[in-house]
Amino acid sequence: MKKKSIMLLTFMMFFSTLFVFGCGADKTVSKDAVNQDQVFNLKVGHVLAPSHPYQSGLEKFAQIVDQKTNGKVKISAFHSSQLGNEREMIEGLQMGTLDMTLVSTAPLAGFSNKFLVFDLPFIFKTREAAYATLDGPVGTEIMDTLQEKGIIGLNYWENGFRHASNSQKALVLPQDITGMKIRTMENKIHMSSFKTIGADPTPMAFGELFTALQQKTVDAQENPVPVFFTSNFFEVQKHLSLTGHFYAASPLLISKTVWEKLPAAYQTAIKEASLEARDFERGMIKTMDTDLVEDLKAKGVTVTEVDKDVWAKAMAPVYKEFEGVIGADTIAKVQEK
Ligand code: EAX
Repeated sequence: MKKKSIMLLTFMMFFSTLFVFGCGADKTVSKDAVNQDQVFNLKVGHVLAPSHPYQSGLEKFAQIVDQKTNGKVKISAFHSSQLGNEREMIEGLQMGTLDMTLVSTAPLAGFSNKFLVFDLPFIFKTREAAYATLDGPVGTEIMDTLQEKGIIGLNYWENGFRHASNSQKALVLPQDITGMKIRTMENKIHMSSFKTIGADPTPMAFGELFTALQQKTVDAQENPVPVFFTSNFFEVQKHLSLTGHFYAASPLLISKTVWEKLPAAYQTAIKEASLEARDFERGMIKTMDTDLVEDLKAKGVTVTEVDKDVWAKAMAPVYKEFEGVIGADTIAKVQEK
């Protein structure tokens, strides 16, 4: 067999082996391998105003992720319900039609009723007590119940302690709210808590609230000071009582479908960034919570301090009502902090 054809044969055999094994290797490259050319563009939605810490916190988050991934993961934050109301955005994560969202725990109880415990009235006396539970094993255990719903929970940001406001009079005692139409979030405990003290609760998405207050479809609402200020509620609500009846934690969520497409290195970057940005956002909420009260008074809002123990006692029957659904052990675990 001529030398040339032997060489040609060897040459062909070498490259066919390379082709078989080489290509095979490509297929087995794990998801963890980062394809340097691929850029992931993720959208995160929320319902609050562009001046609210949700937005600045998410912009900080995006910036840190960008740095940690050398610009391979781009996150864009959309405020003011541009990507839907909270329930719609949570459903979007499940369907994989939305990448991420930052929502309060209240609507999440409609997807995993373990979240109900966080919205029991006065369950957290201080934000430090809330952080201790949310950032600990109980918080993780409850967040992980979302995985089977197609959602990955990263951690808990903050909306804050919610206070009742209205357009009619100062609320000092719980019974002062008797007969008042109050907008609540879409949450059974929120509605029952206000029904228990004599109000007439209407569940409504945040995006509809300002107009409903303006047109007096409802007389009252309840939200933390930073929301009240950044959503200009002082224009339509002249009385704010610092009831602090619910503590609203805000989980940062990502679609499981989207999460599983990300290389492990990028998942780690996102987790680390969400912790740093969480602390930044919580810090802003804490500052605004105190600093803005004087600004609200300057805008003509009557701000009333109340005896929280009196309100807690008036709303306490709700614990018995939901003990069966939540579980006395879970309530005890959350309350022990
Ligand atoms: O999570 O709906 C509300 O009142 C909440 O504060 C808002 O959804 C932010």
